[in-house]
Amino acid sequence: MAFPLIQTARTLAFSTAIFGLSLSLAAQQQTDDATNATVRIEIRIENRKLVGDQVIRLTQGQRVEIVWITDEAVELHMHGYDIRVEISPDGPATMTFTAHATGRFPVTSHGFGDEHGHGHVTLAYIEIHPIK
Ligand SMILES: [Cu+2]
Repeated sequence: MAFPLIQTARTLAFSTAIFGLSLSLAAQQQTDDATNATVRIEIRIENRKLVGDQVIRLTQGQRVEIVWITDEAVELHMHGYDIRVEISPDGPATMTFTAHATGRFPVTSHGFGDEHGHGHVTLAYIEIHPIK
């Protein structure tokens, strides 16, 4: 599926140029408005592993939609932001958040299939980088 990544990159470069020197809360709010684009990422899990790069890199202030698709039922947990979603082959689930906090946040499984609550395994890292 094609996402407007080029558009997002342009918008980000623009907001970085304007707000690069200020990380105050007010500036952050303005940046949210200025970026004005939701970054939508689709991630697929197959055989209990991520397909593709395990590290997802984002920039502070972005509005983010991560769509998870899986070949086996599992609960996912994004640590730090503390977002949980349950996904199954019948339906993807979306994590939606604004990337206020910077850092490296693991997304772990909380049990595949019938192992509900067990098998706490890191599937991905979401890195949220400060605006330079
Ligand atoms: Cu967890």
